[in-house]
Amino acid sequence: MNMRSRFVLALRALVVLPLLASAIAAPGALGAPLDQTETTAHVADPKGNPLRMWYTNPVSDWENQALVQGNGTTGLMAFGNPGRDRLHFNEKTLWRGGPAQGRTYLGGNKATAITPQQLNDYRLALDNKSTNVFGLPPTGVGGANQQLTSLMFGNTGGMGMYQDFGDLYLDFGATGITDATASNYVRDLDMSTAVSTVEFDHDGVHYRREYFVSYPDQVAVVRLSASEPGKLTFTTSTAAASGLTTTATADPNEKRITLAGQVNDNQMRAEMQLKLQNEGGTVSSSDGRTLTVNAADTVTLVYSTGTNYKNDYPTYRGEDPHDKITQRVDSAIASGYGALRDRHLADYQELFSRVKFDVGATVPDIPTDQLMRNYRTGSHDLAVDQMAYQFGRYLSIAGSRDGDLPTNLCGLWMIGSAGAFWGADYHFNVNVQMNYWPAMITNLAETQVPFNEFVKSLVVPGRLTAERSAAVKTEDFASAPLGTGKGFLINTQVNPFGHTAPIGSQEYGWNIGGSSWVMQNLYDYYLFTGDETFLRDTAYPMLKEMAAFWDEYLWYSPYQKRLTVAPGVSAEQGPTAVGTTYDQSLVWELYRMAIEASEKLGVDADLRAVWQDKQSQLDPILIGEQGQVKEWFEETSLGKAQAGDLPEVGIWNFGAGGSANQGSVHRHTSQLVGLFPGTLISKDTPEWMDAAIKSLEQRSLNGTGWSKAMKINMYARTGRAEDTYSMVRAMLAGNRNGLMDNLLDSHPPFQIDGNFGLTAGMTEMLVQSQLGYTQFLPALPSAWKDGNVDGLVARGNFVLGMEWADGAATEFRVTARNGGTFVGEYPGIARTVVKDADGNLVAAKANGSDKISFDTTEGQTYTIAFEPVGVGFANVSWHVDRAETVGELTSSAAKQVRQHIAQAQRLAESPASNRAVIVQLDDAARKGRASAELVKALDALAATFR
Ligand code: FUC
Repeated sequence: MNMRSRFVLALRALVVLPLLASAIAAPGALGAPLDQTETTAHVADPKGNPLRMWYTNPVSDWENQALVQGNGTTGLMAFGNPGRDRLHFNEKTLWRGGPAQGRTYLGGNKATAITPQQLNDYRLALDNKSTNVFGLPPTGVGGANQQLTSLMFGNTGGMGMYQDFGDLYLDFGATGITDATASNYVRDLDMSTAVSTVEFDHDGVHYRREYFVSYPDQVAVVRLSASEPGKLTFTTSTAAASGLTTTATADPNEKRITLAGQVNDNQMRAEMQLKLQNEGGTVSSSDGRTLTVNAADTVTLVYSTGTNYKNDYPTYRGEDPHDKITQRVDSAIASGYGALRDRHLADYQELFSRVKFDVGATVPDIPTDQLMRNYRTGSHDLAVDQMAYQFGRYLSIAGSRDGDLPTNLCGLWMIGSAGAFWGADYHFNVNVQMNYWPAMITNLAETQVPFNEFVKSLVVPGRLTAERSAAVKTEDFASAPLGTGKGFLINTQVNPFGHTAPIGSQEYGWNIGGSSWVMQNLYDYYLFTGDETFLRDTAYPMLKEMAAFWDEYLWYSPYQKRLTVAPGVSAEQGPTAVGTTYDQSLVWELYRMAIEASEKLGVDADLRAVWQDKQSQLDPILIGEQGQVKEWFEETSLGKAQAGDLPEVGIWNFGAGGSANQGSVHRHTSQLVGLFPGTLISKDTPEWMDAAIKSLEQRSLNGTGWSKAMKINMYARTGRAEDTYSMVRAMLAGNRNGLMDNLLDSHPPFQIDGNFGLTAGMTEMLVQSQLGYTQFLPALPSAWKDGNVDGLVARGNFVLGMEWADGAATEFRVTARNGGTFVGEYPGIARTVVKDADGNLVAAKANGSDKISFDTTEGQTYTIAFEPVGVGFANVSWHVDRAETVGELTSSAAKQVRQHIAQAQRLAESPASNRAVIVQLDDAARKGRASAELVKALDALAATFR
């Protein structure tokens, strides 16, 4: 809608709404569960549901086609073949590595600690610029800096990897159903319900399969039905993935199959139990391993998975899972399908429906794979934006729930050897942090809890790593209370058995900033929720430990003349170096959080002073010859470096990493971690911001999936909406370097971090709050010119709704979950009217034309309406005309009032004129016998100018 038509509409509204109108929409920030009738709609009808992914073929290439489902513990990927359905199942805690018989396992750490003397000598060697720009001679691209790995690295034994679990097969071969003879095939996943289905016709019968994974009941559920009775005949069998030794036993009386055994590598117990219930027909077992259902009307199958893993240092083992799993499947079957489904929907929808994201898409009437193919060839359907956005939220709920481990590189979905998926481990040099970027901002704080818990559990093993690889020792590291240690290091590759040591190659193994980086996720949990207990008992003690680590570890470089992290790296590229921008920035942010948290808690004033002092000596952001943010102190222009009296050289190991997108367009934009997720570079530091933009331009629109997602978040922080959106499009169209047909992200291989990063980045385009106040629509692209969103969260626990048209805001809504002062920024926001839920005007203070603040009451919703400028003046004019017509105002008085209004309107166009406008309007109000309505309208208009 353009300004003119909005104006006309506003005038029309005045006929029925004679007073200054700023209609207040119902807030609905914490929406009620979705209409459940929708969930039972016939799936073959693609119309009307923008959150339904659907396909007309079964899965043949799982990475590209499988629809993933889960409850944070048990995963399901249904292939949906009519003849023989394959249900792949995973279990979150199933891993190789860690403690095992015959293995001395120490979290990958060196057996003895590096000594302070060794560390010092090494630092001096790196800082010595007499023969080599980076102090030590290169040992070849992709190769290791021998000193780093020999002095500080641990060993890879016991790192292990994620372990695939197995498959359930439902074989309908005996009935003659084959993929070829089935017709009208549709397979789908509805993100609004987290239920997927497969439907097809065969021999005059319509078959339907429904799949979901329930968090409340801790089981996966499959419901088979047919349009005619007695048509369900199939055999259920199981197969375990390689790496496991298991036995399958079927009990036809119990209608149960148990697949139990252990992980070969570490003897971890693993079990999956399937139980079914048939209506009509019979159940038998011909071989004691499989179950055959004969001529049933409907069948409900449930399965559950578990291991004896327990996140308990140093044994990491708990109870055998058998009893727990037996109880889960028994009670699920006893509950019955309807109750299971109702509980699943209530649980899932309460989380998922909190956020609405509508940028104006219509529901496409083509299958999702076709939609994606079209997108890649330039047909940019906004439906893809909306689906991909919500998919990141869907995956957060499906992959990360309280009581289990956080999502790994594959979330919880993977088939085959994890070796092909970087071990599907926890990578702490961007990937796992990215997995949790959308959690807080998209109103899914609960899904971050497992991550908070996990990171906290790494403190003890991480303390040992700090001692062994960085010579910073915590006495009694295993028992020292949280907050009293000297810090914990979490390097790049981490498993659930406290593996925190640096291992592997120089360019990726050493990640001394990893634990400091992840503290940003945890501190954000506090900033978003305001959970002071979490701050006091968990986040702050961890921050304090890390500050203690840096207090001791930071080293004054005589060459750089500043405090530095040495040795350090810039994640996955370049040489080992002193004071990289990546490390310096992460430490700066760590101190920022520690300082701020100690202030909030009113503790440790003496330490705070030390931290402030150290932080001020880091000088993290340095600008290079091309105006770029330098990645290394020695960098001159991109890929080049110079130091001392030595000539300029190419940066060795520049573009390392052995995969796509290297060199100048290297996938890691590590030098910009202060822009995102940090706060170091912002619109308040314009010179650095310009340099960050330059660096982003140098890195290009290319990248692996997650790398594109990272750059979306970074671009959003620059406020450059169109550039940000170009990155979004590059990712949505990226296929194996972005989103595949099933909307999963690919590096390649499939890597789930990009899905989360994408949702976070799209949210950053709509709202940001890292500077201590809420920025509305900071990077709104023209492609999203009309839209509305609801339920996003800003720091301070403000839940936001936003509506805009033609690229301009029309209304914001703020629900203050915790109360407190709300500060919002948007161009011209000072001219809005703020009202509470009862329609009462709220006194808001303006700070310039683009910022307002107002006090809130816990639980209240406030509306910030943009109509008044246009509508207000039109409204007043209407009243003047009316008053003149009915003789309430003489023509000369009306003329005078109009002059004042015109003047006020001119002034209103200049932002700094609020006072003058009020004076003009007051003046107008006093002119000749104005009616009560006119005075009221003028007052209301005046009230919008503070
Ligand atoms: C780091 C990245 C790779 C990949 C891997 C899981 O090594 O540099 O691109 O994301 O993690």
